[in-house]
Amino acid sequence: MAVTHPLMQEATLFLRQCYQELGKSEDELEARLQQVEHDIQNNGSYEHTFEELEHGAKMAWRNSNRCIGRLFWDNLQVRDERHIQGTEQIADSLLEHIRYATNGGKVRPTITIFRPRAIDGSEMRIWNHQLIRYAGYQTEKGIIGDPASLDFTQFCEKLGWTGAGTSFDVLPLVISEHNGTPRWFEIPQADVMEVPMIHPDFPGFTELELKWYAVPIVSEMRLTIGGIHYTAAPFNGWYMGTEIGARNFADEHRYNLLPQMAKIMGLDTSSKATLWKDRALVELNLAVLHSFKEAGVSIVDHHTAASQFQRFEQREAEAGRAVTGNWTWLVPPMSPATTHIFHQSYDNRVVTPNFFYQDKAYE
Ligand code: HEM
Ligand code: NRG
Repeated sequence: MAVTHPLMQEATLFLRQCYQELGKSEDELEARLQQVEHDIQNNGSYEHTFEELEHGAKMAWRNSNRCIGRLFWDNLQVRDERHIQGTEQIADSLLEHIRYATNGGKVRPTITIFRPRAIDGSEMRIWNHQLIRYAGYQTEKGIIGDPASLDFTQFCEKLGWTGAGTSFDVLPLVISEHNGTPRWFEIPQADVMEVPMIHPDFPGFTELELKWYAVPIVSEMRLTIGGIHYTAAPFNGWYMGTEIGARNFADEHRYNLLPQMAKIMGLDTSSKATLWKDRALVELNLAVLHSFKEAGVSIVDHHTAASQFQRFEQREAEAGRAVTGNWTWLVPPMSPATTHIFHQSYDNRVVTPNFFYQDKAYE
């Protein structure tokens, strides 16, 4: 008996589930499996139809163990850009993703899928962690900007990019094709929606002139569907407030704003036991949610997100599917025990289609 090609095994598992969920007939499935087997035997690979790609990407989101936003998995907008060639064309398509997903503030969950890795290992990569993110610089006076971007910012500078040196410089898009040298492209200001940070009760906070970008577009992960590896497949939803308020702004190794917030609030910081950090954290997070609302930009608070995730769990049970999840990521970084997530456990098995980390080229 002939040994089945490993890719055929993965393709079969995916296509069976995909066609069943899409309500297709056994005949249609069998015909498609034969065609895929033929393509794999002749070319060493196969191509997804748009329908397979679209549903496969939705399944990947549904299977993302670390994501609390999965209730909306079936509403993902899938942009099929597999035909695009050339770094300039890729950059243009990424700008189009930014504009389409931002949608004037009414954020649309969107994924853009470029050409997958070829059988000879040739692949396309987007080197940014997110399409829009702030630079970080090591200076004599300490770090300016986002410390999380120090290495990538240096990498951009080596490629010939220079930033203005503010706390909020938007990094360029960095793209490579065929495992080649990456090229960088500036993102036009007009395409980057940002939210000025204001607090309804503390004018001192507004005077800090902080801001954050409207849409998180994760661009460094690999999307794998039926054994095909999409190494460039940036995706976005909208922010959960705590991502910015309890982590990006609050972590000591990020913008580290809790001491400043406490000062603005006039808190007693002489002892840890005054809970000044906790009180500052609440107001900082309130400011993030308030500012996004005022700017008309989609965002969700962690309580609402947890309730939505509970509905996702219920719906999946009704559909006869097991929910996998990573408790350590699902549980919000503020008031965790006020959400149902804290009080239960999750199976952290990794099922495909899914999103995976891939090696960075810099560092
Ligand atoms: C992670 C919320 C949409 C895939 C996360 C995290 C949050 C979140 C809070 C944890 C992030 C962190 O702690 O750094 C949301 C919300 C969405 C949304 C509110 C609104 C619609 C999406 C979409 C996809 C997705 C559209 C893919 C199609 C993922 C993945 C991770 C993740 C793969 C793990 C990222 C990593 O490991 O760094 N999400 N998400 N999410 N989400 Fe979602
Ligand atoms: N914590 C990161 C963003 C990670 C992804 N978060 C989402 N994803 N909400 C940050 O920049 O704070 N999404 O696709 O919506």
